[in-house]
Amino acid sequence: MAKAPNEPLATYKLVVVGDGGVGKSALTIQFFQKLFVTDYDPTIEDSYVQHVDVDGQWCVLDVLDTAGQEEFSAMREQYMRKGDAFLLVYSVTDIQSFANIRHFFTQILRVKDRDQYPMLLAANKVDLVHLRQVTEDMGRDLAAQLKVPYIETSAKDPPLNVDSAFHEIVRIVRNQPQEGLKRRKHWFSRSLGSSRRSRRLRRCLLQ
Ligand SMILES: Nc1nc2c(ncn2[C@@H]2O[C@H](COP(=O)(O)OP(=O)(O)OP(=O)(O)O)[C@@H](O)[C@H]2O)c(=O)[nH]1
Ligand SMILES: [Mg+2]
Repeated sequence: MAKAPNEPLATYKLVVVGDGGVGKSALTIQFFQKLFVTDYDPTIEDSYVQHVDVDGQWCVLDVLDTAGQEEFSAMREQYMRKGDAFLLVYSVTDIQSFANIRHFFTQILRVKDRDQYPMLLAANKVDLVHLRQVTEDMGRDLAAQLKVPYIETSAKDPPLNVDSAFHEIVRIVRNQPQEGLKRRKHWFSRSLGSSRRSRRLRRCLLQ
Protein backbone atom coordinates (compact mmCIF):
# COMPACT_ATOMS: atom_id res chain seq x y z
CA MET A 1 0.00 0.00 0.00
CA ALA A 2 1.46 3.40 -0.98
CA LYS A 3 2.34 5.73 1.90
CA ALA A 4 1.14 9.29 2.08
CA PRO A 5 4.01 11.83 1.95
CA ASN A 6 5.57 12.39 5.41
CA GLU A 7 3.81 9.38 6.86
CA PRO A 8 6.26 7.86 9.36
CA LEU A 9 7.80 4.53 8.48
CA ALA A 10 6.85 1.52 10.52
CA THR A 11 9.53 0.63 13.06
CA TYR A 12 10.12 -3.00 13.95
CA LYS A 13 12.02 -3.83 17.09
CA LEU A 14 13.79 -7.13 16.63
CA VAL A 15 15.67 -8.86 19.42
CA VAL A 16 18.31 -11.49 18.63
CA VAL A 17 18.55 -14.14 21.36
CA GLY A 18 20.34 -17.43 21.93
CA ASP A 19 23.27 -18.93 23.80
CA GLY A 20 26.70 -17.36 23.93
CA GLY A 21 28.86 -17.93 20.87
CA VAL A 22 26.09 -19.10 18.50
CA GLY A 23 26.67 -16.18 16.12
CA LYS A 24 24.06 -13.56 17.07
CA SER A 25 26.53 -10.72 16.65
CA ALA A 26 28.08 -12.23 13.54
CA LEU A 27 24.64 -12.44 11.90
CA THR A 28 23.65 -8.95 12.97
CA ILE A 29 26.94 -7.40 11.83
CA GLN A 30 26.83 -9.32 8.57
CA PHE A 31 23.33 -7.94 7.96
CA PHE A 32 24.10 -4.32 8.89
CA GLN A 33 27.73 -3.97 7.88
CA LYS A 34 28.22 -6.73 5.31
CA LEU A 35 31.27 -8.21 6.98
CA PHE A 36 32.07 -11.34 8.93
CA VAL A 37 33.58 -10.86 12.37
CA THR A 38 35.91 -13.77 13.04
CA ASP A 39 36.79 -12.84 16.65
CA TYR A 40 34.59 -13.88 19.51
CA ASP A 41 34.07 -10.93 21.83
CA PRO A 42 31.03 -11.67 24.04
CA THR A 43 28.33 -9.04 23.73
CA ILE A 44 26.75 -7.22 26.62
CA GLU A 45 24.20 -5.38 24.51
CA ASP A 46 24.44 -3.64 21.13
CA SER A 47 21.81 -1.97 19.02
CA TYR A 48 21.60 -1.17 15.33
CA VAL A 49 19.05 0.86 13.41
CA GLN A 50 18.66 1.08 9.67
CA HIS A 51 16.12 1.79 6.97
CA VAL A 52 15.40 -1.45 5.19
CA ASP A 53 13.43 -2.22 2.05
CA VAL A 54 11.46 -5.41 2.55
CA ASP A 55 9.29 -6.46 -0.39
CA GLY A 56 9.30 -2.94 -1.78
CA GLN A 57 8.15 -1.35 1.47
CA TRP A 58 10.60 0.68 3.51
CA CYS A 59 10.67 0.36 7.28
CA VAL A 60 12.98 1.10 10.17
CA LEU A 61 14.58 -2.05 11.52
CA ASP A 62 15.77 -1.61 15.08
CA VAL A 63 17.79 -4.62 16.18
CA LEU A 64 19.00 -5.45 19.66
CA ASP A 65 21.90 -7.90 19.73
CA THR A 66 21.81 -9.44 23.19
CA ALA A 67 24.22 -11.22 25.52
CA GLY A 68 24.10 -14.98 25.36
CA GLN A 69 26.52 -15.51 28.19
CA GLU A 70 24.80 -16.75 31.34
CA GLU A 71 26.34 -14.02 33.49
CA PHE A 72 24.17 -11.42 31.72
CA SER A 73 20.92 -13.41 31.86
CA ALA A 74 19.39 -11.04 34.42
CA MET A 75 18.92 -8.51 31.58
CA ARG A 76 16.78 -10.86 29.52
CA GLU A 77 13.31 -10.05 30.81
CA GLN A 78 13.91 -6.35 30.29
CA TYR A 79 14.71 -6.66 26.59
CA MET A 80 12.08 -9.34 26.05
CA ARG A 81 9.42 -6.91 27.20
CA LYS A 82 10.39 -4.45 24.45
CA GLY A 83 10.74 -6.71 21.41
CA ASP A 84 8.19 -6.80 18.58
CA ALA A 85 9.80 -9.97 17.29
CA PHE A 86 12.61 -12.36 18.17
CA LEU A 87 15.26 -14.15 16.17
CA LEU A 88 16.01 -17.35 18.13
CA VAL A 89 19.53 -18.41 17.17
CA TYR A 90 21.37 -21.63 17.90
CA SER A 91 24.52 -23.06 16.42
CA VAL A 92 24.29 -26.35 14.54
CA THR A 93 27.71 -27.18 16.04
CA ASP A 94 26.45 -26.83 19.63
CA ILE A 95 23.68 -29.20 20.72
CA GLN A 96 23.29 -27.44 24.06
CA SER A 97 22.49 -24.16 22.31
CA PHE A 98 19.78 -26.05 20.43
CA ALA A 99 18.34 -27.46 23.66
CA ASN A 100 18.35 -24.01 25.25
CA ILE A 101 16.14 -22.52 22.52
CA ARG A 102 13.12 -23.85 24.43
CA HIS A 103 14.12 -21.80 27.48
CA PHE A 104 14.33 -18.58 25.46
CA PHE A 105 11.04 -19.38 23.73
CA THR A 106 9.22 -20.13 26.99
CA GLN A 107 10.63 -17.08 28.72
CA ILE A 108 9.54 -14.78 25.85
CA LEU A 109 5.98 -16.11 25.94
CA ARG A 110 5.89 -15.79 29.72
CA VAL A 111 7.18 -12.20 29.66
CA LYS A 112 4.75 -11.31 26.85
CA ASP A 113 1.93 -13.22 28.56
CA ARG A 114 0.98 -14.72 25.20
CA ASP A 115 0.79 -18.22 23.81
CA GLN A 116 2.45 -17.19 20.58
CA TYR A 117 4.62 -14.32 19.42
CA PRO A 118 6.47 -13.35 16.24
CA MET A 119 9.67 -15.44 16.20
CA LEU A 120 11.97 -17.08 13.70
CA LEU A 121 14.25 -20.02 14.51
CA ALA A 122 17.70 -19.65 12.94
CA ALA A 123 20.10 -22.61 12.72
CA ASN A 124 23.42 -20.83 12.33
CA LYS A 125 26.95 -21.91 11.32
CA VAL A 126 25.70 -24.34 8.69
CA ASP A 127 28.98 -23.77 6.81
CA LEU A 128 30.71 -25.89 9.49
CA VAL A 129 29.47 -29.09 7.91
CA HIS A 130 32.00 -31.40 9.61
CA LEU A 131 31.25 -30.03 13.07
CA ARG A 132 27.48 -30.24 12.70
CA GLN A 133 25.67 -31.84 15.67
CA VAL A 134 22.12 -30.63 15.00
CA THR A 135 20.60 -31.84 11.74
CA GLU A 136 18.18 -29.92 9.59
CA ASP A 137 15.42 -32.41 10.53
CA MET A 138 16.01 -31.77 14.24
CA GLY A 139 15.78 -28.03 13.63
CA ARG A 140 12.63 -28.30 11.55
CA ASP A 141 11.02 -30.59 14.14
CA LEU A 142 11.68 -28.10 16.90
CA ALA A 143 10.35 -25.25 14.77
CA ALA A 144 7.18 -27.23 14.07
CA GLN A 145 6.71 -27.94 17.78
CA LEU A 146 7.16 -24.27 18.64
CA LYS A 147 5.04 -23.24 15.63
CA VAL A 148 7.67 -20.84 14.33
CA PRO A 149 9.33 -20.72 10.90
CA TYR A 150 12.82 -22.18 10.45
CA ILE A 151 15.82 -20.92 8.50
CA GLU A 152 19.41 -22.16 8.07
CA THR A 153 22.02 -19.43 8.15
CA SER A 154 25.71 -18.78 7.95
CA ALA A 155 27.22 -15.46 8.90
CA LYS A 156 30.54 -16.45 7.34
CA ASP A 157 31.39 -15.15 3.87
CA PRO A 158 29.71 -15.86 1.56
CA PRO A 159 26.76 -15.40 3.89
CA LEU A 160 23.78 -17.71 3.67
CA ASN A 161 20.24 -16.46 4.32
CA VAL A 162 21.35 -13.56 6.51
CA ASP A 163 19.29 -10.91 4.69
CA SER A 164 16.49 -13.45 4.31
CA ALA A 165 16.34 -14.05 8.07
CA PHE A 166 16.02 -10.36 8.91
CA HIS A 167 13.57 -9.72 6.09
CA GLU A 168 11.48 -12.72 7.07
CA ILE A 169 11.11 -11.51 10.62
CA VAL A 170 9.79 -8.19 9.27
CA ARG A 171 7.25 -10.11 7.20
CA ILE A 172 6.24 -12.11 10.25
CA VAL A 173 5.57 -8.92 12.25
CA ARG A 174 3.78 -7.29 9.32
CA ASN A 175 1.50 -10.27 9.06
CA GLN A 176 0.45 -9.91 12.69
CA PRO A 177 -2.86 -8.05 12.47
CA GLN A 178 -2.27 -5.67 15.35
CA GLU A 179 1.53 -5.65 15.54
CA GLY A 180 2.13 -4.78 11.90
CA LEU A 181 0.53 -1.39 12.22
CA LYS A 182 2.65 -0.15 15.08
CA ARG A 183 4.77 2.86 14.33
CA ARG A 184 7.20 4.04 16.90
CA LYS A 185 10.27 6.10 17.15
CA HIS A 186 13.38 4.06 17.42
CA TRP A 187 14.24 2.71 20.80
CA PHE A 188 17.19 1.04 22.47
CA SER A 189 18.95 4.39 22.47
CA ARG A 190 20.75 3.34 25.60
CA SER A 191 23.38 0.70 25.19
CA LEU A 192 24.91 -1.03 28.14
CA GLY A 193 27.84 -2.29 26.09
CA SER A 194 31.27 -1.71 27.47
CA SER A 195 33.35 -4.37 25.80
CA ARG A 196 35.96 -3.41 23.23
CA ARG A 197 33.76 -4.42 20.32
CA SER A 198 30.64 -2.94 21.89
CA ARG A 199 32.34 0.42 22.00
CA ARG A 200 33.67 0.07 18.51
CA LEU A 201 30.43 -1.00 16.95
CA ARG A 202 27.85 0.88 18.96
CA ARG A 203 26.48 3.24 16.39
CA CYS A 204 23.28 4.28 14.82
CA LEU A 205 23.14 3.25 11.19
CA LEU A 206 19.97 5.13 10.36
CA GLN A 207 20.55 6.46 6.85
N1 LIG B 1 32.05 -20.63 10.72
C1 LIG B 1 31.18 -19.79 11.28
N2 LIG B 1 31.53 -19.11 12.39
C2 LIG B 1 30.61 -18.28 12.92
C3 LIG B 1 29.33 -18.08 12.36
N3 LIG B 1 28.66 -17.20 13.13
C4 LIG B 1 29.50 -16.85 14.10
N4 LIG B 1 30.66 -17.50 13.99
C5 LIG B 1 31.84 -17.38 14.88
O1 LIG B 1 31.44 -17.82 16.18
C6 LIG B 1 32.04 -17.02 17.19
C7 LIG B 1 30.97 -16.41 18.09
O2 LIG B 1 30.16 -15.55 17.29
P1 LIG B 1 29.38 -14.32 17.94
O3 LIG B 1 28.55 -13.72 16.86
O4 LIG B 1 30.30 -13.40 18.64
O5 LIG B 1 28.45 -15.08 18.99
P2 LIG B 1 27.29 -14.45 19.90
O6 LIG B 1 26.10 -15.32 19.75
O7 LIG B 1 27.10 -13.03 19.55
O8 LIG B 1 27.88 -14.61 21.36
P3 LIG B 1 27.52 -13.70 22.68
O9 LIG B 1 27.68 -12.28 22.29
O10 LIG B 1 28.47 -14.13 23.76
O11 LIG B 1 26.12 -14.03 23.07
C8 LIG B 1 32.89 -15.97 16.46
O12 LIG B 1 34.22 -16.41 16.42
C9 LIG B 1 32.29 -15.95 15.06
O13 LIG B 1 33.22 -15.59 14.07
C10 LIG B 1 28.99 -18.81 11.19
O14 LIG B 1 27.90 -18.73 10.63
N5 LIG B 1 29.95 -19.66 10.70
MG1 LIG C 1 27.36 -11.35 20.58
